[in-house]
Amino acid sequence: MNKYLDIAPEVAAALAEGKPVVALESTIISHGMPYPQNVETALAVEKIVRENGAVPATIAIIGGRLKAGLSPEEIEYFGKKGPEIAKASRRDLPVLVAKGQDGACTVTTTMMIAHMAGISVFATGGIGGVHRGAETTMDISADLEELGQTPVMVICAGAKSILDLGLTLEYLETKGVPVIGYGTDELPAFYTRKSGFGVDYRLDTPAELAAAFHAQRAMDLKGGMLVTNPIPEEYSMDADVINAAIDQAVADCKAQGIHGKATTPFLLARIKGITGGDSLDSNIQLVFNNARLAAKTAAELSKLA
Ligand code: PSU
Ligand code: MN
Repeated sequence: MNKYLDIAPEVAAALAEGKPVVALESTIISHGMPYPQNVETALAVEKIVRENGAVPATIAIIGGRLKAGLSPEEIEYFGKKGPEIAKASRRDLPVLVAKGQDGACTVTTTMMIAHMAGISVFATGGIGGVHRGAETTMDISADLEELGQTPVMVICAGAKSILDLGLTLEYLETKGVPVIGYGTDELPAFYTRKSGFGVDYRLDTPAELAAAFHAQRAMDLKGGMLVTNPIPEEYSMDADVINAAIDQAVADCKAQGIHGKATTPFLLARIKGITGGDSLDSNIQLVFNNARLAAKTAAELSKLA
């Protein structure tokens, strides 16, 4: 086992017994939501995973240790420190670990550490992708590369239109990543259930998701699987309202010269500001919804192992 990895005892026991485990990310706690809603949400998500039959493993880097499974105190610490904690992507791991520092795990590093620990299913809100204007900025999230090389199923609510959704789908196709719509033929756009873009396949039950991932793994195919789960109707936002907020946030980002790893956190915070907090409520509910599906899918997958 990787000497920098710490698997929480409860998570290690579940993995050893072949019981379902769901990975959860920590950038959503430190950079994606304000304190104290971030801590409340992270703890509530863990509870939902348990209620649906799986063990939660929130993933983060603490003092240079790669942690698969956090205590409630560690989650509180992460949420309180917020954006002071370094947002850690693949390129950040060597120096953070060597220096014994903290790091908030994005989709990329959560997939990596989940895989090191032997966890196959991961629930989050949204993934990074190809940014609008990437044809000149080259801003393409490392999340897409990770999906192309690490065998973890990522369950999200689609991608926000802070990204170029069409280019994001093209990139995933090139990398050989299956994009599945859960109960839908259309890629959900995070705050809304529709984007105008199709997914590769529609699957309708956790058992079908598990069977597809099991086949992918049994063939030893490189890479992950992206499951896009639409936000429940009652929490979805008005498309015109949210799209106007996103356009405004993207324009502000450009005008202020924000770039690199600061781009996504800036856009998320700006959208929340413009929508007066409505986007945060939707964001929390869609994460709950994804955690539920992930736990059920992990339970189905454990029957196939
Ligand atoms: N998109 C969201 N919410 C998030 C993120 C993306 O809707 O919290 C976070 C995730 O941790 C994701 C990361 O992996 O931002 C992508 O950052 P970047 O675009 O810099 O690769
Ligand atoms: Mn980027």
